[in-house]
Amino acid sequence: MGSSSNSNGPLFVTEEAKGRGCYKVFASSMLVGILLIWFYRATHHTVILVGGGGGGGGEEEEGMRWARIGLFMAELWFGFYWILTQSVRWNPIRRSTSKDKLAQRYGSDMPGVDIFVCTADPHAEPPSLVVSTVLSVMAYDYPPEKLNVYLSDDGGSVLTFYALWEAARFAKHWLPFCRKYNVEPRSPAAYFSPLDAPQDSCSGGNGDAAAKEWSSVKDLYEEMANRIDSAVTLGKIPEEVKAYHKGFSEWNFSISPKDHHPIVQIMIDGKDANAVDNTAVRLPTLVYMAREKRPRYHHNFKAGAMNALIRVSSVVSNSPIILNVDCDMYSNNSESIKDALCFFLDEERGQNIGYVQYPQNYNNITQSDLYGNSLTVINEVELPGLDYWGGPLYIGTGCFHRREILCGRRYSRDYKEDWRRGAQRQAGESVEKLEERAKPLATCTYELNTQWGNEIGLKYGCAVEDVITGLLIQCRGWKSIYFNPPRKGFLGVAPTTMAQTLLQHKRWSEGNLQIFLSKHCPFLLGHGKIRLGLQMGYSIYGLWGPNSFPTLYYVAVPSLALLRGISLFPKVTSLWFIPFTYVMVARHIYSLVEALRCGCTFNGWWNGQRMWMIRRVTSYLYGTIDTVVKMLGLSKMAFAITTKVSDEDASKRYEQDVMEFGYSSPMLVIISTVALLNIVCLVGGLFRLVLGWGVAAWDAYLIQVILCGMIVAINMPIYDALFFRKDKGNIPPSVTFTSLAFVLLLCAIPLM
Ligand SMILES: *[C@@H]1O[C@H](CO)[C@@H](O)[C@H](O)[C@H]1NC(C)=O
Ligand SMILES: CC(=O)N[C@H]1CO[C@H](CO)[C@@H](O)[C@@H]1O
Repeated sequence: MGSSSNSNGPLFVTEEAKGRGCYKVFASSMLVGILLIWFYRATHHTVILVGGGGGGGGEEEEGMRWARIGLFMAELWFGFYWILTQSVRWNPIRRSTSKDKLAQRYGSDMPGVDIFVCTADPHAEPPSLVVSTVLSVMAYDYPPEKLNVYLSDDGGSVLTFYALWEAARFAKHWLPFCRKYNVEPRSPAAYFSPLDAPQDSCSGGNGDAAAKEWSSVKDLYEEMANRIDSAVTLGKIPEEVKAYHKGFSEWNFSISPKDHHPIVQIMIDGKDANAVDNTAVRLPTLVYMAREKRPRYHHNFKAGAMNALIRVSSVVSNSPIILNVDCDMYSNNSESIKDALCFFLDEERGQNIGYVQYPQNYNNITQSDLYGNSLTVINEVELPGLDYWGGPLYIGTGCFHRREILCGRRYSRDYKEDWRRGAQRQAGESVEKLEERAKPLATCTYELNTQWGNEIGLKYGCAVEDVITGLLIQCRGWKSIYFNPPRKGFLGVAPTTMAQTLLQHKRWSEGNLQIFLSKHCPFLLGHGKIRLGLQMGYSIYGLWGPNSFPTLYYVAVPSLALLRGISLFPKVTSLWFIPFTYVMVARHIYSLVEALRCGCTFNGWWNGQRMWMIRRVTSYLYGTIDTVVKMLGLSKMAFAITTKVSDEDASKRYEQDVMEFGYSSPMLVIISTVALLNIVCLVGGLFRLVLGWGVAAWDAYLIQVILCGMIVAINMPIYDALFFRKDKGNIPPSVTFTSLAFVLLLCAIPLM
């Protein structure tokens, strides 16, 4: 990595993954297989009628021709998409940091850090969860006078404000406790959760006294959480607290989430010498913000909130580094800030680093990862692969930015960051005055006729505002870094029902496709600005959506053809059988090996394959259709937040790995139609094979039988939910009947 001019070496090192040579040989063999398949399809449109599947004659022949052309299209797409995914597998890299060198070199002379936490709805995102996240980032192992934590509340809810006020009081006990016993993780909810029993609590302490302190802090925490939760249940805060903080008076006017004035309340002022915890150590600054909302003005969802935070923080603290986390994503490592600074502050190579992205990990994924939420392969393979080409996407949480790049700065060689920058308080200015100065920055009208949401800040108008913002930053010349330490920096809450998962993926696929089809398409915008590998990497996500059509085709048509007695693949005795089998088998074995190497279980991988299919035929299909509809100007963007609460029965089923379907929805109809169609076709096809066509026919249908059989095998939990389960999470009868009707219809109409 070249020797640093500094005596004690660089602050971070980069390693390339081993064994890439073997992978490249394998990938080349796959490519040959794919080319052979394409060649076969291109030259074998003509008809070879096999078996006497009834009827016959010109009509069937024509049907078969079209079915094959469709398959050819699908295979062209899959091959092309597979090539795209090679970009991120070509040369993954891994980073590691040297925090001790950072301490030696910079000592206490560290830059200020502003931390943004965004929440939107006190009912979908419980305030007790939100403040645990806030407490976890307040408790970073970092000089408190350099830490500033901002909570943006897009619900404008007094419940959230109340929770934050409670958290500010609890922080006086929590922060010293964390320091004294080196507590990890520093989210009280996670630390005290029954799942993480107090194995190592206070191991450094002297027995009794430590245990006492542990339980007294735990009691304080539980009392606080109870007070917050009961306020949320009642929908109002206790009257008496209103006397303790002037901020509560903001809610004297009636406020609705969609219509209210801007609120900025500095809950703890880090510059105030009296803001100390109960061991007389300074506390970090803590600010509550609810930007103005008016029905007449579009609020631009999370991007709008982030931009308001950037402005408000610029008068309060104006730190050179900004970390943003989702409200359900607590810090699991109190040293993450120092890790991130190792990249920015490296004298040799830190210059052009714009942001440092941590992976999105979840703390409530079960071993078997029923809904394929864990993003393991993305985190362990794809993002490190992108890092090689110039850096990962910005994924909207767990990301450290330079403030300057969020304000639109282009990279230039001469740019020198002022790491000492910070907001200057006007002489004798009170907190109230400062708040008044900040409020105009959080109004609806502030951004009118400015570049905010365009050249400055997070970009508006996209369902994945984070990804497009990251792309624009990279196109302005900045590199990004992916940092994935073994002990995870941030842990969030994954969706725990089918509907939530599908909704989340719909938003992701929709947003990414929207970018791909706009003038910000990575191949257009990135051309000449970022490397080709990175352009391809972005497109993997951009083209999630269009995968839906070939997948739908592949899970329906070969099976229907089997039922009808139409052979669509080469015979076993033909040499062309080899590339088809090789590509299909090798692709799946590779994906299994990759998943196992990333630490998934076999079950986890199998469930992941099911979800991969389900997402493609539902979320991605909807995402694609919606994108196109929006591009045609037929509807507007909506941003659905995934709720973080689920009822008790549902949680239990989640822990027992039982799929949660719940209410009827068109997506559910698609899922069960695909499942039913395949089982009907498999049974029907096998019946005819055994009875009618004799042994010779197997030769022509083997691939279809296996394909259909695999689809049936992977859909087992769906059949279970359709016919056998009796709990509330099963598939409703209305869905079953609708799907059956579709299956009958599909079996009746001629193949096109
Ligand atoms: C989170 O932090 C805890 C405590 O330090 C650690 O034991 C655990 O492995 C971390 N979790 C993950 C997923 O890395
Ligand atoms: C909010 C939420 O649904 N959290 C769930 C995460 O998963 C655990 C089980 O692993 C549940 O108990 C939580 O309710």
